[in-house]
Amino acid sequence: MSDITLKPRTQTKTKTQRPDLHKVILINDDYTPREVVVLILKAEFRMSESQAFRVMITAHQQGLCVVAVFAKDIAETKAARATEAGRNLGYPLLFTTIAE
Ligand code: TYC
Repeated sequence: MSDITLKPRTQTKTKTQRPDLHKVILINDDYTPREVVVLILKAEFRMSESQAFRVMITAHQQGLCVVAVFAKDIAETKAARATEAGRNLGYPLLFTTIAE
């Protein structure tokens, strides 16, 4: 009987790990002053005055605006911190997240 060497059929597939990206969304409301929204965007998302103003005015006019995109846990932490900053000043400002 001849010796037959069988090759294993298993293949190793390399899957690229992509970060689970989420958008941080700013929601408009009727109570938070525009200057407070701009202040919080600058403080929490390291935006310039003009960037922050553009995001604020887009949310004001359209109802919401995408602020930035981060890995899921970072997006959630930033949205929670920014929402808390508004709440600490007595306003109902809301930041939320959504999967990209
Ligand atoms: N609509 C608010 C006002 O007129 C300002 C505002 C803008 C509030 C954007 C929230 O996400 C917001 N004072």
